[in-house]
Amino acid sequence: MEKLKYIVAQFGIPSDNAIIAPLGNGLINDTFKVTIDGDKDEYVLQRINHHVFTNVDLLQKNIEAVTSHLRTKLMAGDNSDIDRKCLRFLTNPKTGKSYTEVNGEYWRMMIYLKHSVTRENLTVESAYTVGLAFGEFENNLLEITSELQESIPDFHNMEFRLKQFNDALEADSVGRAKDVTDLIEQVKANAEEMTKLERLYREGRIEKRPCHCDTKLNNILFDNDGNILCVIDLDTVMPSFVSSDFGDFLRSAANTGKEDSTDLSEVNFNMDIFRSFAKGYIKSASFLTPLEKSLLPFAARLFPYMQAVRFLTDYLNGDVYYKIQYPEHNLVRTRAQMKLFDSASEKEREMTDFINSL
Ligand code: GN1
Ligand code: MG
Repeated sequence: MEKLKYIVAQFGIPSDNAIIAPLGNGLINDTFKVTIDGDKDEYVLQRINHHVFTNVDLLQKNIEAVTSHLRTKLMAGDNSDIDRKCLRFLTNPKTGKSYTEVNGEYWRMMIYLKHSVTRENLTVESAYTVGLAFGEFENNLLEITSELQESIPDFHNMEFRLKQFNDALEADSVGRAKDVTDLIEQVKANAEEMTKLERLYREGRIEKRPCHCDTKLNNILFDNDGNILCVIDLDTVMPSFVSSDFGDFLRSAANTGKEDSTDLSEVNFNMDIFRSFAKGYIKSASFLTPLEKSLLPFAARLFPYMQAVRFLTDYLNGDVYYKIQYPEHNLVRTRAQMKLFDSASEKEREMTDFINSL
């Protein structure tokens, strides 16, 4: 606690009477809510996982470019309550940077948006507004495409994820490969098809544009009436294939089970959520080319597959990337994502018909 108070003070906030408590359930960074007695503001303090985000300066420059651009847009439009619709980071007054280094750890702090909530469950109706919000988020960032860099190089690159998988398999550093041969076969059997976007990109048929790249429902803040305030967790905002955000959102939101369900019969791809989200997304992502639009059902299959490959890779590597709660956790996650991939694959035709009908 004393350490956390010391870090808060680095941002020029008197922290003697601070109350600091864990917040959220991300798999990568550590997040705390900071409440200061008598202060009208509350804050979010985060330790940046710099093993994942190795270039913290680049990471924060991206985030600053995004938040300042979004704020300017909000101010230019007819908007009230802008401070609840856009994140604001504090700077370390000594360095002028939006993060601070303490004993080899990197920390940042932002204003906590008042009366905001995250939601763990999505209704079919709200999937439409969330689709609108993510499409609008991408649309708003098109103007700063050239300013953004990849905070994690090749983050949503399927060829690269398969290379990491093959490296892990070859090394088999903790001897787990022999127990997961069925999954290894499934990964290999679909690898060719699932690397389609990288090929289309090389052929110059699709491009990269700013994407959020972690479009989970809990990365959206709502007000108490259920209206969307803003999109958060901007670490992975970077140029990517636009179908990234579409596919990754459905990976969690259209899953009728959990990311780590042990009972695979719980895990299925929910077409009602798909339809509602797709309708909203396509409405606001007005920049989509016909080819990009036609790739949306593929993206809904790609992301469960990619996540299965990433979880399995981590399992083979001995759980070095994702936080786990028990030894087989990454394996359980892999099986659940593979089940979701199968379920979404069965519905590809139906998805395509729906997209064509819009
Ligand atoms: C990680 O931020 P968080 O914990 O929601 C991961 C995502 C994965 C997700 C799986 C930087 O996201 O790419 O899809 O876990 N983020 C990073 O739950 O690797
Ligand atoms: Mg995240």
